[in-house]
Amino acid sequence: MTYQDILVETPEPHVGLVRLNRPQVLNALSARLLDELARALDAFEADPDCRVVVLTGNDRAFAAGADIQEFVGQSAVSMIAGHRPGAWDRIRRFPKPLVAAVSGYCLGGGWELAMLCDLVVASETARFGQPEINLGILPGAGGTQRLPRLVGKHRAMELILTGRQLTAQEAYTWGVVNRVAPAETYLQEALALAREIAQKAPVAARLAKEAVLRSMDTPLDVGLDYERKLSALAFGTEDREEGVRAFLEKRKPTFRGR
Ligand code: CO8
Repeated sequence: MTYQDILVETPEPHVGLVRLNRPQVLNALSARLLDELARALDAFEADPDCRVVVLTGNDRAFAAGADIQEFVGQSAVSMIAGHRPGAWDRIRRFPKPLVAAVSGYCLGGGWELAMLCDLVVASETARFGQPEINLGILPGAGGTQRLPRLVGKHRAMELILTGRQLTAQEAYTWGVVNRVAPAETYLQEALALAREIAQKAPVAARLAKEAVLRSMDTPLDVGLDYERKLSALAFGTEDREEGVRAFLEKRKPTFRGR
């Protein structure tokens, strides 16, 4: 598969890496970039060897938001009919663990993309914000829904209504990044985290992601029932047999994703 706005690699066994690659516009999320990202994730989803994917940009920007050039001439009708929600939806449904490695600007749709990821490793240089209010619009790819769930109503309101940017350290304190790393090593740290997850049982990891995401929009009793069913499903895997056997035999398990 060939791409123009992203770079796709498999830097190590079981770990995929997607780099957003429009450096001249700080990785602004054009419709083509989003479509390519969705296609790359579809391919990683279909690849049984891939267990975890890391999504990154470059040192200056993870992504500075939607491509503002594409806003020119748009209307409410064209925005509703446009392809973008389709790509966002496909990215949202990627079932394997997705780790964001964020450096520099992570703004607007860029932060909304990072919020779709399951874990976020930030460089000390990372800056997170929802500046849409400065353009006369509001977040449109999940910011008004996911941010309050992550940081609470008042903090989300402040960021969305003022457009203020959070430093990496503030983002860590507010719980929207897992760890902050030096600018030189953030990608290596994200890959190390991905490697650690890739050594776990892939089917269980996928079911665990599904269960945790379900907790965001489900009443507790419904979520608990759902969790019990997914947990029971994991009992039917060869990896569960291997995991339990390895524990009893006091050795490291070898998971196969079956
Ligand atoms: N879109 C297009 N081009 C961009 C974008 C962008 N989001 N951000 C930066 N660029 C371009 C600049 O125009 C500039 O291009 P050129 O060299 O041709 O002039 C180049 O990237 C470098 O940018 P700057 O010169 O501005 O770099 P600075 O270091 O001075 O500033 C900033 C960096 C602060 C990040 C600044 O570029 C900026 O404010 N960018 C816009 C940030 C923004 O407003 N993002 C939100 C966009 S709206 C959005 O994301 C809504 C998503 C909703 C999705 C809806 C789906 C239905």
